[in-house]
Amino acid sequence: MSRLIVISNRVAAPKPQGEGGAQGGLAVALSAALREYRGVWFGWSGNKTDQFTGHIDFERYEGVTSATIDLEEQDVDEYYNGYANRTLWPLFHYRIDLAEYDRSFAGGYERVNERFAETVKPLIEPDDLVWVHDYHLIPLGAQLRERGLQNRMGFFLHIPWPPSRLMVSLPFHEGLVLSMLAYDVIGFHTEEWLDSFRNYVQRELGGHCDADGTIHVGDRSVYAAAYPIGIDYKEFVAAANSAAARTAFDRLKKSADGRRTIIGVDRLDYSKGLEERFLGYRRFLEEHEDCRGQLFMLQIAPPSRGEVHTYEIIREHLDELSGRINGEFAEVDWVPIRYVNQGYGREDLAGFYRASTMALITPLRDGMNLVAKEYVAAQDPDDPGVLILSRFAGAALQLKDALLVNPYSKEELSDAIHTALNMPLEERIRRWRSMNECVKQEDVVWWRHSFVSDLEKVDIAHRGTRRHDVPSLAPQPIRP
Ligand code: ADQ
Repeated sequence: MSRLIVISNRVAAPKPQGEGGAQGGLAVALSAALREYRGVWFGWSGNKTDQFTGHIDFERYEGVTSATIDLEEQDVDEYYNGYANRTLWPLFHYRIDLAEYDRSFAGGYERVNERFAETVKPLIEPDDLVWVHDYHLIPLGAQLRERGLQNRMGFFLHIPWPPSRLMVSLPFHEGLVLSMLAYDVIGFHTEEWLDSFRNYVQRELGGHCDADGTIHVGDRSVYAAAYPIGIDYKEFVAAANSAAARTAFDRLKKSADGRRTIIGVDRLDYSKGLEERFLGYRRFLEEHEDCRGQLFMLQIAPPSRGEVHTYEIIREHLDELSGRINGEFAEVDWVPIRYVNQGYGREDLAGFYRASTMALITPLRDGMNLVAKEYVAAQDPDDPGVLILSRFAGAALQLKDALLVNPYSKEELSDAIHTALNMPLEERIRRWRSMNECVKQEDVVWWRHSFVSDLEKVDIAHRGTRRHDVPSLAPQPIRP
């Protein structure tokens, strides 16, 4: 069997007990996938260095080798805080109003992708499968091909692909997308993101798409498909049944004192729709005076990307808004919103999910959203809670038995909370069973199998041994 080389911005391979923190969606999913492979996971350590040397730190645990490099401060500013999180993240989440275009960001992004390529290439053996992840590393495949790598190489995008008329607002967008054609397989979470990608290739690059999923641009071909990511279902159900989850369950139930809980768990990010969610809940409290005091919202939202200004602003807004709603509606013995800014372990989260009457998961745009799936997996089959889910999350295309809402509409959110509170047990069970079946079948193992087996099928001989030009994202201005 080939080895799997996973390359992502950050590496979060499994660690001995006590060394791990709360992990993001990508980290959780990939740890599970790599456990079964003799894999290497390469990426940035999260640390800074005065001078980039290409030194790699290796660690081995549970059959996974992690290989990490440190980056210079300027790299982190321009590549990570800059092009990845101030340019691509907002644009790909349809927020061109927040996207910042700066040539130095694009230059830093190219430089770090080159540094990744230089450093990881010697670790790759001829039969290895290479699997690159996410928007931080879009041009890495082309950088590796330029250095002569002929391996099967796949790319998976964990966030949405924006509609073409938004994508064209990115300076040198053609260069970015052309560089993606160096991969053999490109994966998206949903057909919707895939359709937008195909549309872009046809409209902007004059390419054409075969019915079998192959996309052609000039003499280049790449297979593109939708592979909806799942959770590690077995691990999560075990977490939900653990003693620690039971303790967390009891803790929340005890403090709820007979009141019902609406739970939300998200990284603190403007794409997650937290302000709109608070406003929808506020609307519910206004419209249903009789329900006040009978329920509360528990919103868990650990801060992320603190070095990016828009994240400071959203944090301030949420502090202010939750305080305002609490001030407006609280009684001496009841507070409507418990707003918590810390991360929790998987067992604690699973216990909190199970103790909650409903989950309110309402991103304005989300590639998939794993919290929705975790909420389903954690439920008591005999008395499951209700999932209220944004129709703009990738997960909505699979979890059709959730109460699907428009996250921008306060009225829809309010109505959905009311419906969930009053939903009869039989309907809750019927909806939960159908969602749980999907979360169980299409788990992270299924996701990885689907992607990796398509990568293994790539016919290298047919592809030939072409090198790949790397189009620039930040060409120097022409000087007279
Ligand atoms: P994220 O934007 O990070 O992921 P999501 O898919 O919801 O979003 O994953 C979040 C993960 O972090 C979940 O596993 C959750 O349990 C965990 N988490 C969140 N808050 C936590 C807390 N307070 N304590 C502990 N754990 C917490 C990106 C994309 C998503 C896509 C994933 C995977 O934005 O759309 O689903 O990658 O591809």
